[in-house]
Amino acid sequence: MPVLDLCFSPELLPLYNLSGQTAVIVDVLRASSTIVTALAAGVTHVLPVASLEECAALGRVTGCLTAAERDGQRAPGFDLGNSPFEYLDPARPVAGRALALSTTNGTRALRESLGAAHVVVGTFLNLSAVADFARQQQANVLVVCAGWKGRFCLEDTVFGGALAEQLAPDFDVSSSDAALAARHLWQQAQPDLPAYLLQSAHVRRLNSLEASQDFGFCMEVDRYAAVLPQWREDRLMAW
Ligand code: 3SL
Repeated sequence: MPVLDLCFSPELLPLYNLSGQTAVIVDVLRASSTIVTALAAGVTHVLPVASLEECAALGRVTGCLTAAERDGQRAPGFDLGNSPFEYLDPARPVAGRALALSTTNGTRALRESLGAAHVVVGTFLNLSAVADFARQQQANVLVVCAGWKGRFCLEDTVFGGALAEQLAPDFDVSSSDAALAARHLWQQAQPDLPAYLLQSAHVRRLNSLEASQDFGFCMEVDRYAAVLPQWREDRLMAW
């Protein structure tokens, strides 16, 4: 039976062997929610990059849209930031465009997980798409939490627990303490996910940056139940 494990932060990734695994990259607030929303809105593909310079250069050279966030705020000089709502604005349609994206933690977690056999992006918005994909692959799953600057984040771990709960009949979700803990947290959170996660440090950071409406949006389970961003060659595409 395949195993689901969970890595609390990219800092811990050197302790895990990604080869042959399905890596599920999660940054609920907000990079993975933004990526799912952008692809659902018709963005052709997402190029996640580490540095602001690389992001700007991709925009100049290829003509793609650019989006960048640092410390919760849109970096100056880019077309878009890291709020899912920016990709849903009918006044500024994104459909048919490619997107280069650089964020504080989410794009780092993604780039550092590229040694896995399959790399997909997960968040509450597409929980069922991720679970379906994992069941199809029947490979071990590592949930890679983006965290915050190397530290543990409650919301990413709770998502890992939600995925563990969905996969529990078909996967071993209790052979690591990390997966066990995540599942327990999800069971605590499930009756009222937004109320539970309101306690988290990143929600307080977002609220203080007046991005609190993003929080409510990112809590919607399966709003985009069929959208699965998957790494193909050098980019994320909806699958
Ligand atoms: O760190 C990240 O990748 C971001 O998602 C953080 S924020 O939600 O934009 O503050």
